[in-house]
Formats: sequence, structure tokens, C-alpha cells
Amino acid sequence: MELEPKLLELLRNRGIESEEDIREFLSDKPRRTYDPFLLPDMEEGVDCILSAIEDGQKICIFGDYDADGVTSVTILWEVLSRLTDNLMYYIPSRFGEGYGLSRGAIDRVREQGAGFLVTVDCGSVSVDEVAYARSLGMGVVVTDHHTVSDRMADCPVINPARPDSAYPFPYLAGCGVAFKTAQALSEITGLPKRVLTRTLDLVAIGTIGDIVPLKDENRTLAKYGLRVINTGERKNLDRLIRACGLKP
Ligand SMILES: [Mn+2]
Repeated sequence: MELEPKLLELLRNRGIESEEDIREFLSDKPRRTYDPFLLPDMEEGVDCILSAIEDGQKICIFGDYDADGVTSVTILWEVLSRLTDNLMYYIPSRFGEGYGLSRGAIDRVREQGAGFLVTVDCGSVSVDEVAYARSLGMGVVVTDHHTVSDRMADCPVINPARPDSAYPFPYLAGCGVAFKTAQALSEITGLPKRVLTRTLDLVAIGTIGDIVPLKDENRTLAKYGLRVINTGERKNLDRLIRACGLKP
């Protein structure tokens, strides 16, 4: 591969030096992606979610109000809604409630009949809130990408940034973790592949919006996701793109 010295310098500044890494970074068909079950607690988390569905429990996807959080909710919604009708989501108010799980939000979700919480883009360090939800008899699975500083919630915590994570790439966005969880659920239940690939447009928006490093698996997700955006299949997104005067 013949490359301009300036380009090689720019790549080197980003830690991309080996022939293989350069090829992958510049490729139109990147391949770097990993088995979702390498993420900590993925097996246990997916088991809990599927048992909750079997038991007929109402599942609440608990998200966040930014680009990463909103896309995370939608990705998991699109896959879980193929497996159950007993589904709701909750996005806390940026102004009234703030980021993450809170007792008030858990009470509201419980009042609406939810027996099981799956968080996206939040929850790893919500030790007291997770304990509170469990004291009400609710099951909880956390999916998240935020740094785990000291104590971690007492439930399955699917998060590549955990200090004990063996996942090869620690910088997924929240929507990347939601996508990997959706991928694991799809594999176990044998959902058609297109259900999952159809969500890649949202993974690209959340990943780029959350300003995580666009390297490795994030780059793969963003590149294929941009292609899904440009199919125009998600009508409201297509309208938004047109309203902004953007072209594919
Ligand atoms: Mn995030």
C-alpha cells in the first residue's frame, strides 16, 4: 500500500502504525468487531432478560437524554420488541431529574407496571438505586460504558470499561454496548440478522455524538452505520436530513 508520508504521520500520531491497523483504518469494508459474549456479565445479563420475558414481566429500558442515550434506548427497543410486547422505556428529564437512575424515576417506572429494568448508557455506579429497585422486587441488568470508579451496582453490569473487562476494545459508546447486547439477544433467540443491522444507523449517530475514539470497533460500527443512514429507510431521520439541507 503506497501512502503519502503526511498521511502516515497523521496515522502514527493516532497510534495506527502496523500495516494491518492502517489497512483496517482506511478500509471501506472494516472488519474489526468482537464476540458480544466477551463483554463482562453478557451471558448472565442476557439470561436474566430472557427469563424476565418468559415470566411475562414488563421490561423497562431505562436510558438517557443525550444522543448516545436516546439511540441506545431505540436500538434495544427495536430488538426487544421482536421478543415481547410487554415493553416500555423511560428517559429521565434533563431538567427535572438529571442523569441516570433515581428513586423517583424507579417509583414512576414501577407504577407503570415494570418488573424489570435494563439500563442503557447509565447505571454502573448506581449502587443505591439498583439496591432500591431490587428491594421492590425488580430485576435489573445494567448496560453502560462509563468508568467504574469504586463500587459497582449489585447486578449484571455489561460494561467494557470495567477494570476486570476482558473485552478487546474498552471505548464503545453506550449505544455500542446496547448494540452488542442486542446482538447477543439476537444470536441466542435466532432473530433475522436484518433486525440488528437495521439499527446500525442509530449506533453511528450515538457513537459519533458521544465523541468516543473513532478507532477499532467504533470505526466499523460508524462506517456501516453511515451507510445505513444513507439508505433513507428510517423515514423521520431522512426527513430531518433533508430539512437540514444535507445530502447523503
Ligand atoms: Mn454515553
